[in-house]
Amino acid sequence: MADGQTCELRLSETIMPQSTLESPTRQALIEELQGFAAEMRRNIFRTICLGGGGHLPACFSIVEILTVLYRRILRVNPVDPKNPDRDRFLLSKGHAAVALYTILAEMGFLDAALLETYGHSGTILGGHPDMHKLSGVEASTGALGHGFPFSVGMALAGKMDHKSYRTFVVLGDGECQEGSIWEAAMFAAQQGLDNLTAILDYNKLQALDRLDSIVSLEPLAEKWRSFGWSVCEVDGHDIPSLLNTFGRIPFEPGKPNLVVAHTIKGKGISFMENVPIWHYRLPNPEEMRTACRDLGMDELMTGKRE
Ligand SMILES: Cc1ncc(C[n+]2csc(CCOP(=O)(O)OP(=O)(O)O)c2C)c(N)n1
Ligand SMILES: [Mg+2]
Repeated sequence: MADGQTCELRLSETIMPQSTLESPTRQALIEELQGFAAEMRRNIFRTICLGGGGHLPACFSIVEILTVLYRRILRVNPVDPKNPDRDRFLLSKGHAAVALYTILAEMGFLDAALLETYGHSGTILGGHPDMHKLSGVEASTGALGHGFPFSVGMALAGKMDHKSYRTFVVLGDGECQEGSIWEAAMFAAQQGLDNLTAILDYNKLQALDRLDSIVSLEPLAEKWRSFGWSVCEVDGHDIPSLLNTFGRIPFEPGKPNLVVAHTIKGKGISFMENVPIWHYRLPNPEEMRTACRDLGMDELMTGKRE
């Protein structure tokens, strides 16, 4: 199986042993991934601003998570996107679709020129990702609370079929206020799905408010543990910590894995960080200048909005 071979190659190349943590190679890798993440933020910003709308801060809180997963962890191959042995990735918080589009384009699943069509009539890049139109999208998500149960089903199917693929899913913290998340969490533990890893984007904001002024999730890690999951907490923007954490999966044999990623919504643009009003809003021309400076990019000409 030609593409299976590619998958195997990626696996052995991608999961770094802990012992290499401080080696120059390791340092070079971290810098490369940090550079990749910075470029990804610029691509997201460009795509959303030129497209005329999108969930910028929701995308920015998962940039490093997607970078580490796609560049080092996932056994996926754009040349053979439906390989039955591929790892699965689902973006349960589907409103961060543009983050997924930019990384799928960077990885070769999508033509990079497609990003320029975002927000324009006839585009296949919707506000939420469509699995029927886009290579590399495993599930159409956006209705919160659905992608995660879907990922549990995929992980269960992998166990039933004696497959070695793993399933990864990113969920929002506000999304965890949905009952379907907890039903699926209970079921995953009951089934012993240690081939499933949920990454919880714990940015403490939900749409236009603070999570704990709507429905608090605390004590979050304890809750998931009590549901039978093995839990690890990490700084969701710290690439070395993310590499280490994902490299330790499965955390405990027989239990599904939860990575609580402490993140900052809007990370990378000073005036957006942790400020709820930016959930779905674009900068005015003056804010745009600050944002471009923060992201290290040339000013954008967004004729559409100014
Ligand atoms: C079932 C459902 N209800 C409401 C929404 C509207 N909505 C879109 S994003 C969002 C906030 C989700 O919060 P969180 O999961 O914390 O994501 P973040 O805003 O941090 O990216 C909501 C309520 C939705 N997409 N789906
Ligand atoms: Mg949130």
